[in-house]
Amino acid sequence: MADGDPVVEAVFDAVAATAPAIRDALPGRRVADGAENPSGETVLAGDLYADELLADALTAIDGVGAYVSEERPEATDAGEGYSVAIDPLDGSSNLRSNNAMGTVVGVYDAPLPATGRDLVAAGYTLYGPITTMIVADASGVREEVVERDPDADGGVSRSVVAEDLTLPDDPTVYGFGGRVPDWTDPFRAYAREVESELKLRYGGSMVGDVNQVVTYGGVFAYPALTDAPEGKLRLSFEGNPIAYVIERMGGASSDGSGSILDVEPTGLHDRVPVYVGNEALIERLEDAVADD
Ligand code: AFP
Repeated sequence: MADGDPVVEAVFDAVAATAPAIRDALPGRRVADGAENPSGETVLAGDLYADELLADALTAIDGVGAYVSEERPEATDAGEGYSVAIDPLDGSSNLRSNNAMGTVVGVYDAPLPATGRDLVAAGYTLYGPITTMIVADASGVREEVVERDPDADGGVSRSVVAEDLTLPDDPTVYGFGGRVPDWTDPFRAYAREVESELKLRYGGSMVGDVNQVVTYGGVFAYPALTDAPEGKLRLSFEGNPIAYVIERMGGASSDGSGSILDVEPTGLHDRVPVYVGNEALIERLEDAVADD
């Protein structure tokens, strides 16, 4: 692991350190608490708990200027420095069905909202059968296994299991969100082609589904829908961090017409269509939806 930016390292230390507590809390938090997040979705108690833990850990870091969460309407001021955007429990509706979930992180060198070009690092924790963390920064992309370890700094040990990750050249999987009847005709035609070439892998949490693409190569999309042209996923908390990871791995991202990282935000909770994966698959997608 190259010596990197100490603030970025501290951010990922904090995200890794909170992972065991977030996991431990999940069994007791499978019910909605009735509140709505700023995007109008019912918040599960697990989201709020993870948000509180991450807010405490991240705002305590020197060099973090703002904590910005999918679960909070406004940024939480933390002094001078980077803005850390967090989706505390991505895929939290998977809690009921006991499927994968994760925490998404974007470290921006700008007050939010900002474009993804201001990201200096991004990544995600995946609470699967094991806890893994993908870290993308100036030195490349790596995968770590995160385990509770009372003797280690921060109470967790982190083992790098893969460094300088790139997307596999020979893509094998795809996963597309939303309901087929809500897809646009051009996207449906693209999906028809892709499903004859690749295997479906879709679990309903962006981090879990993107990690299939990271591991096997392919394409993940949460597309523009006929009644929701901006799709479902949030630009600052989901679209940009995942686009950054995939682009750092040599893949491509798109909102349908260009890199997600170039999308100009108008607000903290903007949504964006998300298409990420191997470059050739994203180029074909852009050709397919160009006249949408
Ligand atoms: P929740 O965080 O509300 O569970 O939403 C998860 C998510 O934002 C993202 O992780 C998935 O890719 C997407 O929604 C799944 O949505 P669909 O259920 O519409 O496919």
